[in-house]
Amino acid sequence: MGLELYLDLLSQPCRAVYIFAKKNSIPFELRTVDLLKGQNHSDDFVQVNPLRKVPALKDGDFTLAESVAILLYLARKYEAPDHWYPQDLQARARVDEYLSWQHTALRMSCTRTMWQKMMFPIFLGQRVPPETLANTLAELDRCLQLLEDKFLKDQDFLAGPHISVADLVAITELMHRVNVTVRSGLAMVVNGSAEPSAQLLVSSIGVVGTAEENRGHSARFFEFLTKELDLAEDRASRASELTALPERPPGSEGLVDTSFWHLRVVLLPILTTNK
Ligand SMILES: N[C@@H](CCC(=O)N[C@@H](CS)C(=O)NCC(=O)O)C(=O)O
Repeated sequence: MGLELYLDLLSQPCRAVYIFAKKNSIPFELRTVDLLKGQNHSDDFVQVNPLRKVPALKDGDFTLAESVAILLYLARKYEAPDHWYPQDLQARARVDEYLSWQHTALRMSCTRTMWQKMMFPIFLGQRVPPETLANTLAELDRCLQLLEDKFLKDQDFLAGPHISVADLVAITELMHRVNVTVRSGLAMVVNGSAEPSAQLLVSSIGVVGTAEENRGHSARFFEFLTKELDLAEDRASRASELTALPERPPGSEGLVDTSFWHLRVVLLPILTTNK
């Protein structure tokens, strides 16, 4: 048996692994582990990953957990283009630096936000106390500020001038915060294509700062989708007017829009039909 990837594409780290494998044309069998059905606790899956989390990898007899370890394994084994995980000592260290930081910073804050804003109300029918949520959002804002000030700075990508695995790990977390509207079952009118598609309207990605900055971030995110992931023009049309968010004090209610379910709808058709 060749490479098997155990994923649920609802999960951010799974999407990072999935996008990396697709983008680098790495052949693999997708083994879907449905988290909402508790399949990560099945006997079969626990053999692959006793930690009971996705993503997980099986390559022959070799099994591996942890998205970062999986990304680096794939980059090395399939000799992905250098920019993903550079050979240069210091360029690689920059990528490692982000990968090390994000676990306890952006990843943790995004996950906490998602649970408190969405999962608790949906699954437990309970809202978290407003002050708890406010603290979580304030922490998320601190992380986003650090992401900009320490890592992104004035560069095009987090660890330098080229896209690396650090950007994939980051974008899949940040996508949970993108405010998107999805209209599925549409025939795309762009370029005369009649293919059924889903429409993705990105209205905001960076929610810290002014409306203009937010609009800039949204536009950059759209560029990321269309260019870096090689989405053909006729698969992705740009909304003519991006919604501007008003300037809001950091941590205020409503800063975070979670599009957990929508992204599953959008990304799957787009990514799987393009590559
Ligand atoms: N540090 C791990 C985190 C993996 C993780 O948190 N996976 C979640 C989905 S996003 C999961 O499998 N949760 C199932 C559970 O905890 O029961 C990684 O980067 O791979």
